[in-house]
Amino acid sequence: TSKFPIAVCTWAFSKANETAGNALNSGKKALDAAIEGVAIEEENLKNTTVGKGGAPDREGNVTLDACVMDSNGDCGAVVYVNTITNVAALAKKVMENTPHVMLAGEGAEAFGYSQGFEKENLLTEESRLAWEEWKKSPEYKPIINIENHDTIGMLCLDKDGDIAGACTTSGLSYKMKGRIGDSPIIGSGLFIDNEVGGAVATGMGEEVLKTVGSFLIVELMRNGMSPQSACEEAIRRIVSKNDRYKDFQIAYVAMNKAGEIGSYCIHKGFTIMKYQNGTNKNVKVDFYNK
Ligand code: SD4
Repeated sequence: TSKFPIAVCTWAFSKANETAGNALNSGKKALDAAIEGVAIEEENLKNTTVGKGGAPDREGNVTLDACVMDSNGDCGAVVYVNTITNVAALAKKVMENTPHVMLAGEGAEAFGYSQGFEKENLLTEESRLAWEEWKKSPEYKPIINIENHDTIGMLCLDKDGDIAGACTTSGLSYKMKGRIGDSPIIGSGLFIDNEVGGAVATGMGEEVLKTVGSFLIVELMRNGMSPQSACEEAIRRIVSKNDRYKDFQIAYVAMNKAGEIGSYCIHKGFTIMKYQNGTNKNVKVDFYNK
């Protein structure tokens, strides 16, 4: 059996990862497979951290962020999207059909409609009720592992050995209006270099942004580190600064061109899905805070 194709993603998003793996097996390119995979969670109304049904900001607006990057080094991103579910697919359209890398808010939405995306209300009744409940004592404290489902970041290595990825989120629950995290920022939430490999992040986006986590991991791999060691070093950069890491989770997943996978996080509870040779497995990830 050949090593390729491989799909790997954050958290136990089994169906999303299997969808991407099957798409790769049928011969699809890495980026198309990744977008097909993450769309499962964008459309999953029960997932309150990605896509439609995501938790809103403090004022009740659901705003989605996403980015994609392909094996040519091209990328696209959208931020603060309030009316379109499939934001990873929209990010790909930005990459392909505009001269830009990133579109925000109303501009991203208007562009999306012109590309055939439907206008939708992303706030489900469940998410609205949870927000109403939160408002009774509106404390802002990140929850370390949100029921084991969270931002989905996915890396795919296709039959040709090309790597691409996607990262899509509704951001931190009850964030300030206008807040953008790491997930749509190329180099932070996601980075791909087809000569080396790729990396994705999930968790407290502010800390990933400060250390440009995914770019860091890819550069460390370029300089010879394994995906596992590179993820560990990127977490070390965060936890070595101060003790605040005790209150938040961050997890990285990386894959190199040989199809080797690494993952590391701050706190217990993070897992990844790995699809290879037609088998989709949930894998526990080692953590720093023991
Ligand atoms: C963010 N990294 O917006 C995303 C959210 C996430 O766990 O991963 N949630 O900061």
